[in-house]
Amino acid sequence: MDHDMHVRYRITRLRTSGLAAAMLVVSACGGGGSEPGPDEPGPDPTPTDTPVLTRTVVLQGLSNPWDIAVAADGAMFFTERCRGLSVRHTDGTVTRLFGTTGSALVAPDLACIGQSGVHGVALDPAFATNRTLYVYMLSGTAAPHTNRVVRLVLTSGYTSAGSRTDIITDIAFKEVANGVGGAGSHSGGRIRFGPDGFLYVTTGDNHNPSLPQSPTMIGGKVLRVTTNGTAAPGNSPPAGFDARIFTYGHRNVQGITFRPGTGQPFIAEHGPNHSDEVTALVNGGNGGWDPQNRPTLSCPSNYCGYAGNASTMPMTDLTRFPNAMAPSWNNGGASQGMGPAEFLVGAQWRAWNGRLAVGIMGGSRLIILELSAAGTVSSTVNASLPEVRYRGLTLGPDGNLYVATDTGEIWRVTPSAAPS
Ligand SMILES: [Ca+2]
Repeated sequence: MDHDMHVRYRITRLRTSGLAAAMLVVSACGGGGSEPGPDEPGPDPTPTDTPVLTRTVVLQGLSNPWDIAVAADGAMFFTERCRGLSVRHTDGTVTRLFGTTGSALVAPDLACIGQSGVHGVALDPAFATNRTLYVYMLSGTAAPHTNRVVRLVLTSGYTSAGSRTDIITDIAFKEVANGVGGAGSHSGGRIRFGPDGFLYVTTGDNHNPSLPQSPTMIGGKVLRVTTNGTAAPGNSPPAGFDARIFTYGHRNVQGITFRPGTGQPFIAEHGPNHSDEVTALVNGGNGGWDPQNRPTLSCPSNYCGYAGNASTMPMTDLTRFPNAMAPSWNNGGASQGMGPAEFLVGAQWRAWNGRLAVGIMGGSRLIILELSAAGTVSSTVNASLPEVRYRGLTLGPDGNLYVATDTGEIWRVTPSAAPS
C-alpha cells in the first residue's frame, strides 16, 4: 500500500512538474500577448489538437519560386529559379534585387539549366543590423559552370543589393546530359543558418557516381561554413576530407532544418525510384549513398543510382557503410520527390509544435512527421492543404509557415486552434 501511494505521489509530482514546464514554454512563446482575464481560461498548456490551417496567397504568377526567407521586420525575400532574388516589402510591393536584367544588381553570370539556377536564400544571423544575405546560384563565370554561394549586402529599405562576394565557388554542376538525365540535375541548393550560427549548404550528386563518397569534391554533401565560406570550426569529417564537409554520402538534399531543443540538423532528400529519406545528421557522418558501379547492376553512364531497388541500390547502404546514418523515415519506401523540410515551432502549432513538415513534389502534399526523442518518425499525417508541388518551406519570425509552390505561388499558412 505504501509503495502504491508513493508511486502515485511521484506520478503526481512528475505531472505537475511537466505541466509547469509546458506552461513556461507557452508563456515564452506568447510574444507578450495580453493576459487572460479572470473569467477567461488560460492557454491550454499541452495542446493535443490538430491546428486549423488558414492559407493566404501572398504572391502569385511567379516563375518557379524556390526558397523564402522572412526578416523580423516582415520583409519577405524569395528566389525564382531563372530570375534571381526579390523582396516583397511590407507594403506589398516587390523589388527585384539580384539576378537577370531588371534586377537592381545584375548577375551576368547567372545561368538556368535544367533543375539548376537560383535556389536557396538565407539571412545572416545579424541581418537586422548588417542587411547581409546569402543566395545559392548557378554561375557561368567559370567553365564548366559551378554552383555557388553568394553573399550580398542590401541597402537600407532593401531597394538594391551590392558587395557581392562569392563565398563558395566550387560546388559541382552537371554540365552535360548522360544516360540517366539532363544537364543541371541534382544540384541540391538549400542553405540555412543553424542555431550554432554557421551556414549549412546542401549539395547534390550531379548524376556523378563518384561525388557522394568523394573526400574532395563537395557534391552530395552537407557543408557547414562560416559567413566567409571557410570551414566552420568543429567539422569532423574523416581524415583527408575537405574541411567544409559536415556530412557526406548524399544524393540530392533539398531540405535542411534544425530540431527545436536540440539544434540537430535534419535533412530531406529525394530517393531514386524508392526511399525518399529524412535523416538526422551527425557531424562527420556518412549518408550511405554510393551510386558507383556495382557489378550486379546494369548502370548507364556508370551511374547506378536508378539501376537497382531498395536492396541492390539502397539510399543508405549499411552493407558497404555499417556506420552510415540510418534514416529517420523513408517515405514508406516510396520516392515522390521529397524536397523542403522545416520544423514547426510555437504553441500556435498546437499538437504539431515541434513536428517536422516535409514538402513532397511529385506526391503533391505536405507531410507532418512526429518524431520520437531519438529522432525516428512515430506518426505521419498530411496537412489539409491543396495538392501542389511543395518546393520551399520557411517558418517566419511571425510563427507562420511560408510555402513556395511549383504553381508559382507563395502562401502564408497560419495555424490556430479549432473553435470549441
Ligand atoms: Ca541515406
